[in-house]
Order: sequence, then C-alpha cells, then structure tokens
Amino acid sequence: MPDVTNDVTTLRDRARVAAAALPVRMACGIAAVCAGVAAGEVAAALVRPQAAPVVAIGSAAIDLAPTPVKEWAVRSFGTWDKTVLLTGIHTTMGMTAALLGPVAAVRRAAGVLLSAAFGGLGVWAALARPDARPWDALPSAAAALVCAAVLFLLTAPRTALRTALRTALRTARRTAPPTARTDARPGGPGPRQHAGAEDTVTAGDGPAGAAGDPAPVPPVHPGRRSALTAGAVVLLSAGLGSAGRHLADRRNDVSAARASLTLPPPARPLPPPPPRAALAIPGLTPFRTSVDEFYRVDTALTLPRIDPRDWTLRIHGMVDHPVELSFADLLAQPLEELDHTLSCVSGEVGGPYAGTTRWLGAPLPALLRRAGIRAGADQLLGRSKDGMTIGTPLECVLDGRAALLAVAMDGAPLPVAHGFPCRSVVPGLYGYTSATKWLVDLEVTTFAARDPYWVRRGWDRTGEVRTASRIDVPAAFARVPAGEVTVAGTAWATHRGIAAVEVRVDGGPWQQARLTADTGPDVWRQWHHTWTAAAPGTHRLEVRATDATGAVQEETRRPPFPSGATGWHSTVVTVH
Ligand SMILES: Nc1nc2c(c(=O)[nH]1)N[C@H]1C(S)=C(S)[C@@H](COP(=O)(O)O)O[C@H]1N2
Ligand SMILES: [Mo]
Repeated sequence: MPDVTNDVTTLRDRARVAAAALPVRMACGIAAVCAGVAAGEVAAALVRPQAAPVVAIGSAAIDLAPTPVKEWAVRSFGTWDKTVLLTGIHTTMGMTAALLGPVAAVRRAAGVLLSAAFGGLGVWAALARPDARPWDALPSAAAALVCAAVLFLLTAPRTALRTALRTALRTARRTAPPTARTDARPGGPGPRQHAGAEDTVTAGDGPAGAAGDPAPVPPVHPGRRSALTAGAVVLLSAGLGSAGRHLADRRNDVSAARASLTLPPPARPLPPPPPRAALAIPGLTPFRTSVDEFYRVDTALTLPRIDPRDWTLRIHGMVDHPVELSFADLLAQPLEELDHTLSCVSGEVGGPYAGTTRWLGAPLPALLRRAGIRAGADQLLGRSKDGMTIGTPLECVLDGRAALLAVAMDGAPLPVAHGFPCRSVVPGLYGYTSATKWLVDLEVTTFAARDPYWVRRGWDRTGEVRTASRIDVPAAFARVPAGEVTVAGTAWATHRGIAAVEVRVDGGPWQQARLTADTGPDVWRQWHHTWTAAAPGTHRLEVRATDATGAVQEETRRPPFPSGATGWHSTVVTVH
C-alpha cells in the first residue's frame, strides 16, 4: 500500500526545494550568460571590437529605434544616452539570463535553444552593421556555444552526468569482448530510473547521491556547490571579459599615433579671436568651447579607432577622376583655419548642443573640383568608418563657405570621440548633414539616388541651422536681489551671422542687448543686458535674435524633429 502521508510530504518538500533551488538556478543562468558574453568579448578582441555581442546588439538597437524614441533618448539623457542604452541591454540580459537557469533545469533543450537565440540575435546584429564582414558573426556564435555549454554543465545534475557517463561506459562494455563484462544486470533497477527521479528533485549536485535506493528520494537543494560554481564562473567571466576588452583596446589604441602626429601650420592662419569677443560673466558659456566641454552626439557605441597611417579617403561617384588620399596627402594640402560654431539639430530651445572651436583642415571644394564634379550631382555623401552616412547639399559645399576636411580642433589633432583623424565641417549646417566624423569616403551623388542615415529616418535633407539664442545668466529659477541684474547668453545663426539680440521682461517691450565683437558669420556671439529689477517676485525673461539677413528668430515653439527646434528661450527668476 502506497504511503500517502509520505507522498504528500514529498510533494510539499519538492515544492519547497524547487523554491529554494530557484536562486541557485537563476545564478546558473546568469553565470552561463556571463561566460558567453566573456567569450564573445575575447573573440571580438581578435575579430573586431564592434562585433562583440552586446555592442552589436546595442548598435542595432540604435539603428532600429524609431525617431521619436531616439529623440526622447537624446532629450532625456543627452550625452549619457549610450550609457543608458547599455545599462538597459545589460539589465534585460540579466533578467533573461535569470530565467534561463530555471528553464534549463526543467527542459535542457529549451536552455540550449534560448542560448542559441541569444547568439543568433548577436550574429544577426553584427552582420546587419553597414560595414559588416562575415567573420563578425564569430563572437556571438562563440558566445552562444559557451553559454549553452556552461548552462548544460551547471544545470545538469551531477547524477545525470554520472548516468550519462555510466551509460556511455556500459555501451562501450557491451560492444567490448564478453570477458570484460562484469556488471551486466539486465532488467535490474538501472540507475537511469533513479537518476530520472533525482533529476527533478535534486536537479543539482547536493550531497544527495541516493542512486540505487528504491525509497522516495529525500528532496535536496541543488546545493551550495552549484551556487559556488556559478559564482566562480561569473568571476572568471568578468576577468576574461575585461581581459578581452583590454586586449581589444590595446590592439586598437590610436592614442600613441595621435600623440605623435605633428600638424603642419595653416597656410592661411587666422588672427587670434579679439579679446572683446569673450565676456567674463560667471555662468556664461565661454566664447571658445574647450575640447573637453565640447558636446558629443553620434551613434557609435564603440569609437572607431583609426590609425592615420591606415587611413584613406576615397572621393568618387559622379566625378571625372576618382581620388584616393592618404593622411599624408591630406596634410600636404594648404590647410585653413576656421572659427565655427557646430550645433546639433536635436538641440532643444535653450539646449546645450552647440560648441565653438577653431578647426584646421583641408578645403573641401578644391579637392572636389580637382576630382571634377559631373553635371547633375546634388549631394555629397560622407561615409564614416562605422558606416554612418551623412549627406550634404553639394551647393552648400561649393558656394564659397569654408567647408573643410578637418584634422584638428583647438590646435590639436581631433580627439577620437570627435572624429580622429578626419571629419568634415560645413558652416551653416547642423552636424547631421555636414560633420561626418571618422570620415573615410566621399561620394558625389544625388539625393534621388541616396538617402543618408538621418534623411531615411525622416529628418530634413538640408539641415540649415536655425537662428538660436539662449539665456545662460541668470540660471533658470535663480533668486536675484532687486537692482541691476546682468542677463547674458549666446546666440547663433551659423553662416548667416547674428545682427541683433533683444531681451524682454514679463512680455514687456523688447530691449536691445549688447553684442560682443563680430568674429564672422560662422561663429556665435555672446550678448548681455542690464535689467533693473525693481519689483520682488517671479519674472519671466525672454530672448530673441535677428540674423544678419534681417530675419527675426521664429516665435512658434517647434520640436527639433524634423528640421531643428524653433521658439524663443525664456527663463523664470525670482527677485527678492
Ligand atoms: N560618424 C558619425 N559622424 C557624425 C555623427 C554620427 O553619429 N556618426 N553624428 C553627427 C551629428 S548628429 C552631430 S550633431 C555631430 C556632432 O559632432 P561632435 O560629436 O564632434 O560634437 O557629428 C555628426 N557626425
Ligand atoms: Mo546632431
């Protein structure tokens, strides 16, 4: 007669054990994914850093993200958008990994399938990159294999492993000569049945080992040993993964090449900016943006690292004589300096994505004319090392403005994050239609034939910089004492230039602000205004600029998409 009490106890015990086993199983899944990711990192160090599974998946996510999501990410996280994305990917992976262990403990095939799916996603993402090569699939494939193997080893109960071994041994013996057969017990309670029972109960390698005991198997926790093994695997993976990263960084380091670069002096040096161009008001954005403070906007999860000795630039497409330039060829051009305010179309009214620096570079129009532009071409399509495409209206490049293939900013070679060794700069256009970083290819083409990256996502094809003005001082919601209050900020209408800036308080009459010296249409201008604040309480300050064509900055508030934000910047302060 079956022992009912015992059965119930066993069931309850099993449930209890399963619950107790959950954290360990989750840890096993996490350990497996960590091992896979580490293997992917090591493989990527040998193949290509951008092909590491997480980087590849992140890059695909950036490319696939619908424009509103991208907009929201830049708006909410600014330059931290990539950190947020990577954190999101790691969190999602961690949660999936935590599920992987318990799933694999019940159905090992499902665990292997999930590992394969994770690897498949990475392979697909790596191969979907515009600059992908077939072997970019390797890191994610390696990740999937290692993940599945570790998962199997960690979730397969030791008894099951032992059984597998025993079965293998027995098969070997059965096929061996009869004299070698010592333990043939056909029909006996083979260890297989017991292992099956233990499989669901112990699922681990605790001190169970009740093989051969026909009584109900006492339920056993998957064991401290599994947890310890999982922990060890995680630690080992962290070490291996960071070693892989380190190796990748070492193999792709261009800082020495950058440091040893000597740039020729400009053929046409600019005078230093007149001192009166810069106001010294605390809180006011400096006239010249230091390179460290210069905003960074791009889709690159890992920075392309290009050794200038390996760099070439192809100029081709609708030209009579395609050219290929080496970096030495580029530096042999008569280099020009350009003071210029670069700004991003994603900048909100009053936002920070604009910076002013002195660029040094080879004039782009001369190089294009030497290649011989064919009739009908209307777009210059820049391509970066990482496959970004940025299309500039050809007429803007050729209309006389100082379009450059820049090699330096603020007197030093471009930082890697800003496009080392070469990027384009075309005054008057937002970065997304003009300022290709890590530039390696220029194609003369038409807009009808080629949609660049952002245009494909609905952004305006020209990207002419809108007139913008910003109040930096007083800061938003500042408390200021009654009396004379300095209001100051910056204004730009790149390539048209700023003619006037006006300020008004609480919707009153517009007052002319004082502008600093004009250093050319391609550079922003600082402005300041003294407001005599009499009445205590909150007040609203507004600013608007007039560009050098006489057009007053648009009042209507519009978001950055699809052609740049419009509207007047305002700030609220409290007078006490
Ligand atoms: N290769 C590449 N170049 C790029 C981008 C990019 O994503 N990839 N972003 C563009 C955009 S949108 C802007 S605003 C500028 C920003 O340049 P910065 O990061 O040097 O300030 O680079 C442009 N060039
Ligand atoms: Mo941008």
